Amino acid sequence: MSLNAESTAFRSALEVIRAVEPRVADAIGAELADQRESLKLIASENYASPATLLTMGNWFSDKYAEGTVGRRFYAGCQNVDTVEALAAEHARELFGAAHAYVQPHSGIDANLVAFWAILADRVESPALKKAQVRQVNDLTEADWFALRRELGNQRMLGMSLDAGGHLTHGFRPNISGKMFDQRSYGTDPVTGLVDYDKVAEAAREFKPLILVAGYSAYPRKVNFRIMREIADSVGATFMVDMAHFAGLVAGKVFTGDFDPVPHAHIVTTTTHKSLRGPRGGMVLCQPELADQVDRGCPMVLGGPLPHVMAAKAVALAEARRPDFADYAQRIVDNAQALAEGLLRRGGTLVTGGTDNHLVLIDVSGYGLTGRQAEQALLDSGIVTNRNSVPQDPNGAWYTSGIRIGTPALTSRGLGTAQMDETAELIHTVLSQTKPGANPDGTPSKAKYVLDAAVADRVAKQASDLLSGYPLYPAVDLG
Ligand code: DSN
Repeated sequence: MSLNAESTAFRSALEVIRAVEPRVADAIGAELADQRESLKLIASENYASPATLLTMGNWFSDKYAEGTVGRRFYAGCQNVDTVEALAAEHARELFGAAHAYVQPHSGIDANLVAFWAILADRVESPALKKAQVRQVNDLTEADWFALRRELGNQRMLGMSLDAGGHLTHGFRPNISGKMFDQRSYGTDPVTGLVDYDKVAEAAREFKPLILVAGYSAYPRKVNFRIMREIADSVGATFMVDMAHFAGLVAGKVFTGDFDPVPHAHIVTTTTHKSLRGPRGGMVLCQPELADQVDRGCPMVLGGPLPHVMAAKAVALAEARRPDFADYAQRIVDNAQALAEGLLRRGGTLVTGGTDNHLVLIDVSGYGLTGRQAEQALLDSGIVTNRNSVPQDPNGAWYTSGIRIGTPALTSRGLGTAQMDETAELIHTVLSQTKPGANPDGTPSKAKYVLDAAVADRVAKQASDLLSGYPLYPAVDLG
């Protein structure tokens, strides 16, 4: 019997790799087997298509291409120009954006490019102006000193990490919290929702240069029209990091006030979460920021990864197909079914539910820390990650939350009925796990006790559930 194209392609690739370093070929095969076996509920992960994966394994990886399309610091970039231009065109069309920059290697890189573009556009500095127009040799040491002081004194207002914001939105230990004078807005202590009046009040008092919206662990929609009005009222540049929900924007689940692209001056994203592309980042922006954004490499980033830009073009082309909108809607339907299943079984959820792709369980209701819950779930074949909850008493390491998301399981084809079964499995593990103790008898935030028979039974149930929804069904590695 002849093999299909995907199986042939991946088998051949592994054969070639195995001839050089068989342990790498084995690890690649083992990774597929592990992913096929585990109930993946990490909100930021997904499964890229075989076409997207295959696009990354080729000679584009060997090419340097600093600069941008048609303006490179290296010769021979004509084919890189083709794929970079294609990826940017698909991104502009998909999101209705004026400009797209597809080089960032990650979401953090995309945010750094955006920060630099905003600073370069907004900071009123004679020294910066000279530096921008290649008159750097005219600058004195005193000019450089003044420039560093001006750049280092700019203000950013973003969502706090424990309310669901990202590290790069001004979290103090992150570079964003050190390079900017930062303040954070949180969520309402009772509802858990963004309080726009409070954001407006913070913006009025603090007068940030940049107002950041977007999140990694907030289970609700954000009204970007209101956020833009707040930014405008204080003269701030409005930036949205849509890394987590880019797939919901692409699939037109988030429209109108909830689509960041028409409202923000600049939007950053990753390409591998709900958008289901290769690992990487991207920036979309209004025309006035385009020139600065396009200087991302080499001003902020290392050389672009042409093989990944090519894969972005493929994945973005996939996201422009009509069935992607159906996929995006099913992500949200599944998250809501999962939330309802957990609530019905007595779980406590931050904000009481979800209207996006993720659910944040406050596991203190089960008497556990996030660390204990994460490990107990992993023992039972359920892959999640621990996460802070608002005003988390256990800090960012142990945490009190478990973040779960549905993009990956939705890609496998699981639907709302299977989400109820998943909720049952999660609830079984969390309600059967008890906090453990240190050797001296004091309570431990990491140790836990879970009967191995329970963990094994749940792992078997999870595996049975997944067996009806094979991962990469067209890929048979033999
Ligand atoms: N690591 C990503 C996440 O899990 O949300 C964000 O950086």
